[in-house]
Amino acid sequence: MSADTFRLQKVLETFRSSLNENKEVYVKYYIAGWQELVTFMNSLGNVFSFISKDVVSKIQILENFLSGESGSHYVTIQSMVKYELENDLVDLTKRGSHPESGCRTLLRLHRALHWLELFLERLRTSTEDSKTSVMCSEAYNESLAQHHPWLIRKAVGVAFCALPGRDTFFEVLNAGDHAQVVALLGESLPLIAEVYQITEDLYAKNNLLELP
Ligand code: 1PZ
Repeated sequence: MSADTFRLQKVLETFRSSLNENKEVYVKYYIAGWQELVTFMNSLGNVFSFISKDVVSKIQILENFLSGESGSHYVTIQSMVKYELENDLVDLTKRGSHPESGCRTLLRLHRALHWLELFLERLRTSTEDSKTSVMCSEAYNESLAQHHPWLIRKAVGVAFCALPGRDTFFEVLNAGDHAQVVALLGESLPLIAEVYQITEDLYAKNNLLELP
């Protein structure tokens, strides 16, 4: 199997590596997890390329910080938040001199991680006649949609209609038969939820949940 083949297992592994014993989240593995998800989206077809392009550009912004001269401050989400806030590197109320801060960029991925959690939980507990498009859009309406303008919500709605059915979806997840996928999802979801919650608490504590 080639390295760029998507496997659900790899997503699980990267998100697992992203948490250290102090419950800090490594940016490197967080974006590696997203890179995996981009591979997955690309394998679903071109309709999703406007979504994966946005994710790729956000991964790139964070990678640039990580490999830049202040890279040591970007090792964990915790150190990034502290560094950017202490040095006034975040536009807090409207976009100005720091339109692409690490904090606001990661917040977009963080919100999308909530969508992923809600969607995968639906997929895990779905039955044969469940529709992926319905699961996707319900999860979307409960999470990301609240942060997206009308035009994007429309485009996303169109993309959802192009989603493959549940059986294909299970296959593309590439983790064995249905039962094995369900088991792996059961294992992955608490991890994803934990990474999400730690980030959510950190952002809430610092009043960063509405960054422009
Ligand atoms: C499996 C099918 C994929 C469904 C994806 C469901 C989520 C739809 C998200 C739609 C994003 C549309 C394009 C870009 C929107 C950007 O404006 C926003 C805000 O960023 P800003 O403009 O402020 O810089 N970007 C986002 O909200 C990030 C969206 C990431 C979506 C990730 C989807 C994860 C897919 C995982 C595959 C299982």
